[in-house]
Amino acid sequence: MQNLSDVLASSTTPDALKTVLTVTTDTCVDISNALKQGSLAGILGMAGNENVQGEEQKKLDVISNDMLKEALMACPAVRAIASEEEDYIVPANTDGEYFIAFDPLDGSSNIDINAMVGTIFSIYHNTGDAPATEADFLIQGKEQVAAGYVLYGPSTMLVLTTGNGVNMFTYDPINSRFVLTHDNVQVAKETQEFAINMSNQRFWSNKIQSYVSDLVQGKEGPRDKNFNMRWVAAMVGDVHRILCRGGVFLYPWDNKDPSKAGKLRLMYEANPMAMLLEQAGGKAHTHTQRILDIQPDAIHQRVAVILGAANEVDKCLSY
Ligand code: FBP
Ligand code: AFP
Repeated sequence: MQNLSDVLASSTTPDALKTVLTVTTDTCVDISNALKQGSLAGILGMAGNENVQGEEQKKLDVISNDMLKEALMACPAVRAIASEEEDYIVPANTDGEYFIAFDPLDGSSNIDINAMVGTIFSIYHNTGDAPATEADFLIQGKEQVAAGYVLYGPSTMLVLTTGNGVNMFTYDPINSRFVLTHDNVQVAKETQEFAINMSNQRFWSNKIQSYVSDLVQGKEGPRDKNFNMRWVAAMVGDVHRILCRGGVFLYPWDNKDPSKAGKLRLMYEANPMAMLLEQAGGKAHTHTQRILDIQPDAIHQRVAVILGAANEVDKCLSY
């Protein structure tokens, strides 16, 4: 069976990018081990501070952020990092070639209930001869050279694209390696499941209200088939389900806080997931445009997200 290093070795991925990916995924194994200790290591609960977006940080958000930051800053190929848990971008090595944006622990509300969480990452190639600035980091998602996530579930899995399809690897703890378990993943064309936080229904636009209402009516409604609903409260879990068995995920714009274009972060969540979905034959849009075409204007920018099977995303956008 092939493992991650075999797959990278047989690809055209540049050596420096291979190193960045290896450092990232090795650190995710360390995060996975920390998560397994849970209460035993006294690492659950709140850290007692807020991140730049006003969200309370859990101890494990901070621990996993520090682990990734330390490992990537020590990697000569890394020029700068940006993290959901850092106020500003952090310049690393001026000679480095890669920018890495990450959400160190997506789905933090799941930590204390021992449910699915994950690390999401997005990598860009960008050189320069001065320390990197935030402006250097504001690159469209279509320029990503790699994107992926590590899912900490019943098993630890890595889902990765370097622009040539999507591969899934399962971590083998006996031999300390990610083993290729699903190659060239494709999103199922037919959609049976949708994922949306229904408690926000009253805040949605009329169009999203109509679309979801038609899904919920099932066989008795205009869609003439029954849909099931799933919500993991961690985008990484919902996207993983869609890659494994199809469906559509929505975190649409709503009028709960009209100053925000959406809840999810473009650089840490929407862009890497959009690249994975497109590489697997799916689609990822806001209400108005392809996510990968968005020109970011700030590192912590938020966007609306509708992603999943291509036909279903089109159907939703047609409302
Ligand atoms: P399985 O063990 O067959 O997966 O069933 C699980 C379950 O019975 C409950 O644990 C869960 O609450 C329910 O199914 C979910 O079913 P659904 O969301 O499809 O109505
Ligand atoms: P955190 O990593 O801050 O917990 O955010 C996770 C997330 O942004 C995304 O992964 C989920 O889809 C979404 O929040 C769930 O939010 P709600 O269930 O509270 O709407």
